[in-house]
Amino acid sequence: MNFHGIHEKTLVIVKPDAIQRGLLGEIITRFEKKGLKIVGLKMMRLDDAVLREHYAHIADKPFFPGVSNFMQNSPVVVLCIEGLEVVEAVRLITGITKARQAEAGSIRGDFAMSVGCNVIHASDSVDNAKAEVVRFFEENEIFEYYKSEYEFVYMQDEKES
Ligand code: 3AN
Repeated sequence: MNFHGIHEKTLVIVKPDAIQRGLLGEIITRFEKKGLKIVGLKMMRLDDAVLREHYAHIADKPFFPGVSNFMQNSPVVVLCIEGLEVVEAVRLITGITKARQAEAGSIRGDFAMSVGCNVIHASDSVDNAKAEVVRFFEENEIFEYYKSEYEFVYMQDEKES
């Protein structure tokens, strides 16, 4: 998979609280309106094994069992999103972990109050994004296609970077 320039990719998980609260469409709309390209999208249930791997950095925290339980409350929707410096751009749109302190205008800032129920996960570095995209998507579930609006989303030199 190509992760360079405008083909940089990131992984977003729309969490069970967002699914339950009917926020899926609104969340996807925000990424679309930003000018980002959705190159993978599917609904899936997360099991203990994938959550242990995905949340390895918090696996020994006392709140991990609660997070794992919460993430299995319903199916989630995973998105692979592409764009120039997209990992950083999507983290900005996401807002900080503690949603009640997240900046207004961010997804967590506008839609959530909790540290755990914070509506989406977004990869926090380019290296983690690469590992996470591969964790949740098969190669043939990521689509390369022409997006006509790119003429007005990027300048030519940005598209060639
Ligand atoms: P982020 O998702 O903002 O990158 P991480 O990677 O520090 O945050 O934490 C992973 C997930 O663990 C968070 N999205 C949140 O759901 C949960 N989490 C983090 N800290 C806490 C906490 N103190 N209490 C409960 N859940 C937490």
